[in-house]
Amino acid sequence: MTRTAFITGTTAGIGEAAARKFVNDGWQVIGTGRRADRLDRLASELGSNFRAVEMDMRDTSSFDQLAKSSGPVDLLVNNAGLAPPMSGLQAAEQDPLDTVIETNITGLVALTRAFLPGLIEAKGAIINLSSVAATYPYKGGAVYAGSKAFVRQFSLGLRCDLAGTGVRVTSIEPGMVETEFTLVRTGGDQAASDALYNGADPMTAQDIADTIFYVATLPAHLNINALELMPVSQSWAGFAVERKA
Ligand code: 8X3
Repeated sequence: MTRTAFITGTTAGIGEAAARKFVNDGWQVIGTGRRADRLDRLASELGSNFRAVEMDMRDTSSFDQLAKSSGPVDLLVNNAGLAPPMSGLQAAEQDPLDTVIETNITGLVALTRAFLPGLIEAKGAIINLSSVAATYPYKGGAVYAGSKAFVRQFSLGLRCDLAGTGVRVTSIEPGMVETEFTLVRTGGDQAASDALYNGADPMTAQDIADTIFYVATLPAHLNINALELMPVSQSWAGFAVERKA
C-alpha cells in the first residue's frame, strides 16, 4: 500500500532531498514551501507522486483545512525552519527573532496539532528536525538553540501524549549540514557560507534525508526518541571563561 509523507520546507536542502528520497522509494509526498517556482520545479521533476503546497509556516490559520484536504497521511516531517542572524541578543533586531520563533516553534506545533487526528488513525509517525544546538549552545545562537531545544523536548513530550496510539515521534538533531541554512542566516552572504563549510566535509542534505527515511521505515514497534548527528570534522570546544585583566 502506498504511504504518504507530508514534508515541510521542500524548496531546498534537507526537505527537498527528503521529498526526492521518499518519492523515489515509492511514497506519495505532499511538500510545502514558500517559493512557488522551486515547488514547481520539484513537482515537474518528481511527477504525480509529489503534490506541492505553497504555504508559510506562520500561516497557522490555514492548517486545519490543510490537514483535511491532504487526505490520509502516514508521516509528518516537520523540517521547515530557519535561524536568525548570528548575534548576541543585546544586538539583535526583534523581527527576525519573531520569524524564527513563529516558524520553528508556533508553526511546528500548530501543524502537528492539525495533523494529529489523521496520524493517530494511521498509527503514523512524526519526525521533527531539531539540531545539535538544542543541546550544545554557542555564542550568537541563543534564540535558534532555544527553538531547537523546544523541538527536542516537544518531541519527547508528544511521545507521552501519544502513548497507546502507536504513533512514533523522533527528534532528529543534525550538526553541520551544507544547505542554504547559512546563506539564510547570514542574509545571503555566499562567501560567509562557503567559508563555514570549506574544508569541513560537512554532512549533506542527502545524508539527513537518508536518516529520515531510515527512521520512518523502522518496524512499527520501534521508536528512536532522538538522533544526534555530526560530520566527523565537527566536535566541541571548551567552555569560555572571562578573566579579570
Ligand atoms: C545547525 C547546526 O552545527 O550548523 O542546526 O550550528 S550547526
